[in-house]
Amino acid sequence: MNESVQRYQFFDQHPEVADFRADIIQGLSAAKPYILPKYFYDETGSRIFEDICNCTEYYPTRTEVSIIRDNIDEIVETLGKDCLLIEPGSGDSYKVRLLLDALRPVAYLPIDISKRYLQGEAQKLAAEFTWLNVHAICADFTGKLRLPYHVQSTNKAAFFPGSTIGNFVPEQAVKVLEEIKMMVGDDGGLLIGVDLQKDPRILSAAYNDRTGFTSQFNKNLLVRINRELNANFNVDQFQHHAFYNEDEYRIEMHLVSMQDQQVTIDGQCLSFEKGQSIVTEYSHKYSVTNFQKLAEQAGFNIIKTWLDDDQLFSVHYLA
Ligand code: AVI
Repeated sequence: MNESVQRYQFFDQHPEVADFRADIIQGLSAAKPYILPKYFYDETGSRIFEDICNCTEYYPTRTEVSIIRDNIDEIVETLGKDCLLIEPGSGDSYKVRLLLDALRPVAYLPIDISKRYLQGEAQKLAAEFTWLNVHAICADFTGKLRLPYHVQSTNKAAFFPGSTIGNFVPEQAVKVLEEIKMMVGDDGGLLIGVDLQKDPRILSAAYNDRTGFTSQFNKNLLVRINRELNANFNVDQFQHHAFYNEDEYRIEMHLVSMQDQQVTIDGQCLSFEKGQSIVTEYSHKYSVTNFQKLAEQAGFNIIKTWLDDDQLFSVHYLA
């Protein structure tokens, strides 16, 4: 057997597959219509998201990468070598590559709901890092998190980059942090990336990029619903609208109906008035102090915080 295959293990915790149709009909029939942001990430959406991450206006990705690169020695010292490194919602495991050589974890455990994607990315990683044990877990990180085997003596460190925590409203965010805390146990820790409050013009530009990637990302939800649920959204008759809500400290993304219109989804007819909007995403922005309070509510202590020079983004180690 090929050596990289031996270092690769796969654990299927059989996450419940969400009911796309039921979620969409329920969300769009609500008094304030919404579509859950997890539905952004079909194959096209994931590809457009990569374009967003590479575009000039979307500062979070490159800023977080530079914070990790600039502080790698201290980060490794804080996490401790030989830890068991766990990444909830690992996706393409792009950012963890920054840590692996320096950290030399005993094993890397990516957790993702998308089985085939997870298997592909995890196997690629095992082939790329020829010394690394990759134990991939197919599970929903927003549900109950459990490790597939019992580890006693090794420190567990979770890695949760990209400010994904900002896509949850604060009460849900505390619950997600609590789950991670239970998973890493009393001696474990969490390295987490969190986007910061800043000049609303910078925030607004990041979600209204000139090339139109974010608009395309948002409208791809309707394209996906048309394709997968036999619907007839006129995508051109909905407008991408993203703005900073200063009272809630969050970017809100909406799709606004440009005329009175009716849409049929899998035989069910829904009406949208001109100007009516569908909420598609919240992206909460924190001050360092407010995020620290949130982490404390979940039972974590703040061990260390790293920022970039312009204080656009933060990376924290919580234990
Ligand atoms: C994945 N998440 C942290 C991104 C964000 O910034 O909230 C998703 C995104 N939406 C539009 N641009 C990027």
